[in-house]
Amino acid sequence: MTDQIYIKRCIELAQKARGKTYPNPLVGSVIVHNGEIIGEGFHEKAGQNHAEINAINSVKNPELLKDSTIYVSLEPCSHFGKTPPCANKIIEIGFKKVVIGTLDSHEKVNGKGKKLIEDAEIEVVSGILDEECKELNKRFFTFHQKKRPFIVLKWAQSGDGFMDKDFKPFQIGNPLTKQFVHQLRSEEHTILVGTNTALHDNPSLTTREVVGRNPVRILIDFDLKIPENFNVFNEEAPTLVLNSIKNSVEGHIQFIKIEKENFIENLMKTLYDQQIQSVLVEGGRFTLQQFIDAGIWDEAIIIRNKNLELENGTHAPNFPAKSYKTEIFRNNNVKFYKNY
Ligand code: AOF
Ligand code: ZN
Repeated sequence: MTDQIYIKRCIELAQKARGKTYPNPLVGSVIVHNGEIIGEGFHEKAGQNHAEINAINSVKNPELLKDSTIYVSLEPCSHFGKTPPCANKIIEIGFKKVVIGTLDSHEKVNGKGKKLIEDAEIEVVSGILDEECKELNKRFFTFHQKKRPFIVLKWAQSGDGFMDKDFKPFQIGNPLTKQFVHQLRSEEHTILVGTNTALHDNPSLTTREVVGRNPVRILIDFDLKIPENFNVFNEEAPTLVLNSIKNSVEGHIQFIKIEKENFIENLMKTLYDQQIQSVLVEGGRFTLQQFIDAGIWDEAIIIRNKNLELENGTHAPNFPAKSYKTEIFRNNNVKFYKNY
């Protein structure tokens, strides 16, 4: 039980760096001596100290370290990356015990950090709040385990299941849901739309309504139909254009060629090669349906305005919701499904 309390604190600390650690995960660490927290730290930015090192450095009396337990939300690393292995540091200090939230699925670690510490005869406990620790880094884990980005599908629909009225753009949400969508955007690495959505809605796909970073914009535009003066090309964020014509970099816009056949599969490979850890797919219907049909998605967020009847327009995607776990949050217009 106490282990859980300290790992929970590790998660809390880790979250302070949300959005700042890419491509690294969010990690927090706590050092406990005789039931008292004597040090805390988290990983702030790739290239800088890992969480454990920051926690160790924060301890005022280093003499106490060898009689202490170190808690960390992610398995201590065992490899030389931009920084030396945390497992070595833990062994060198000779902690009494190490408590790990979840193992690190990064190829270079993957149980090796834990084993190193155990081989040095330090007691190790792992899997404390395992699910919460995995949730904290769901993008990082999906990227390394499935060799593709974490995919979030998002769309808005009326009570009678339409995405627009008479095939013309129609505001289904309200100012609150707009803010919610911008919040979602700021949490993902990239945001993706198809040609029709970019052409019809002329969105800028930024996070204007909240404080947060703009995701990289990804356009599927095989024939390069979207005009240069459209909002998706403004300078507020970089844009990646997947197309069948050219590979080039033009200022903040990068063009990458992609095959139409087996599109979702090719897309996953291209995005993995580009080191993209997550994608928010914002439409339109055709694009969303391709992900659903391929079974390539991790979360779906459906904004449903129960009181709105549009009677005609584009049908919402054909989504087999019943087979997925359903949660409802924020207000009863927002449905959230998870793919297991
Ligand atoms: C930890 N504690 O706080 C973090 C870990 O290039 P580097 O040296 O920063 O290594 C990055 C990898 O280390 C990253 O992919 C992940 O496997 C692990 N991150 N490990 O023990 C930390 N951020
Ligand atoms: Zn480390």
